[in-house]
Amino acid sequence: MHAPILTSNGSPIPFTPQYFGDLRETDAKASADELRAQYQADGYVLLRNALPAQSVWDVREAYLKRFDPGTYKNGDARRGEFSGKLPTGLPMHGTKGHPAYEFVRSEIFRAFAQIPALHVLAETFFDGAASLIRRTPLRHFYPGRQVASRAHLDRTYIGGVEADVVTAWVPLGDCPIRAGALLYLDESHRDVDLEQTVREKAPKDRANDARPLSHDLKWISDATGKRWLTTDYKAGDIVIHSPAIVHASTDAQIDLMRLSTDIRFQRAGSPSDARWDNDWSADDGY
Ligand SMILES: O=C(O)CCC(=O)C(=O)O
Repeated sequence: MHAPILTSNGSPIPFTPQYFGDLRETDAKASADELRAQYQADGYVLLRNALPAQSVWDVREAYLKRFDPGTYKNGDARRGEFSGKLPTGLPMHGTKGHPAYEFVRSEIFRAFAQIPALHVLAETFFDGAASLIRRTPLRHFYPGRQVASRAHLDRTYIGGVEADVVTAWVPLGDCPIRAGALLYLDESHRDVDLEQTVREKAPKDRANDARPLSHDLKWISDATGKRWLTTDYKAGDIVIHSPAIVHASTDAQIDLMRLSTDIRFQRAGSPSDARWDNDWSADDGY
């Protein structure tokens, strides 16, 4: 039997133990010191059930209801399984006039970004006061489209003090591996030469965009000897990750539409990146 193949932006990578491993799960009862130690060691912390699943599904439903009901199966926006019919007549994802652009400015989404559980976690990681960073991208990937997040580091996109910024990656709904789960390159946050080596040599499918490292996740794994860590995420799970860890996603292969958001915090008073004080728009250039 052949190993199942995942792809990222169309580029194949076998789903085998050579290329993939499990994200470490952090015990919900871990102390603040343990959480910080794990974040330092791994560059991420996976927390199951960190958010109320119903609130996550509510946000998913409210967003998908902004689309033609023919976009999802059985008119079920909460579940949000792709019907196979792409929406028509919309501007590019996340630009003015697109539901994602409007949604990140909506009351329900702003309230979700301000959910106290996330703020408390950010303060735990900083061991001090945290401020929410306004710009909050929303990703929406359709199965069969071969569009996913290229391997990148957040520090390429957001300035400020690296140790004073954390990202909460939040899948908006269940996100099993074949739905395009987020992947983290094992221990990449601790490898000081990795970024430069990969940047210089890795193949790139978008020659005009120097920010991502590569779309070719197999190449990165072969070149660095590191595996991509992932899991089957459930609604309510989150990953807190460092701006220094390489991450990426695979193309959605199952009907469940892949929605996620990145909610970021910085240490209160730390120098900030003024571009991130505005609401996200997919064409804002950073
Ligand atoms: O949801 C994703 O695929 C990744 C998004 C991400 O990593 C980012 O916005 O920095």
